[in-house]
Amino acid sequence: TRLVVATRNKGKLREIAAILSGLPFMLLSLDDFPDFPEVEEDGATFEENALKKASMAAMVTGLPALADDSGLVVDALGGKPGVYSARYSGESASDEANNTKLLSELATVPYAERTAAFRCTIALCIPGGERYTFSGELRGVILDSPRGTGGFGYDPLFFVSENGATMAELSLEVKNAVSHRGKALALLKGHLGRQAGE
Ligand code: ITT
Repeated sequence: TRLVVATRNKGKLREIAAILSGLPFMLLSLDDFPDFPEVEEDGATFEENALKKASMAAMVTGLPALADDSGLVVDALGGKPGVYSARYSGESASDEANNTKLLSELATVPYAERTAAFRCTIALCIPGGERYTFSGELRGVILDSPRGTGGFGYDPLFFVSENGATMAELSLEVKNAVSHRGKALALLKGHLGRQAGE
């Protein structure tokens, strides 16, 4: 069976592909559909945006599709950047510019109050049929300078005390074992496994 992973984010795609590699699916990405339209991510929640991206992909391709909507929720910033994580520093934001903006917003916030969570919702949509969502969360602390070169996005600033490391200092395997995305994808895998057993 072919399954479309509807993301333009290479970091996400790498992590999703690693987790789903054991399953009997041939994964396609949006690179296989060059005419795929831009989906406006105007939902108020990760769930809404993930469903919007996955349902559009299922409709356009006629194949089962999954999408990931995720972001960083910082307690001292009232939950920001949240669903705006990818565009925190502006429309053509880079990971580096977003991290700089985050550090400046938190410049006067003491370490004890720099708690945050990564959240991820994976949506699965079957063309003309069912829609499912699976969500995961990982709590951590925002450091005052970046550490590590792995992962993507806010990973170099996100310190996970259980691992004694930032997300960018973890291997892809360890990141997937503990991350918000890994947890959401584990729920998706459970769902797909139950369906295959039916
Ligand atoms: P697609 O919509 O094409 O999937 P996107 O990057 O625009 O790609 P989102 O709107 O879901 O995706 O934004 C997610 C942002 O949240 C992402 O760009 C990062 O800045 C951040 N983020 C999500 N998961 C992350 C992770 O595992 N590590 C670091 N940052 C993450």
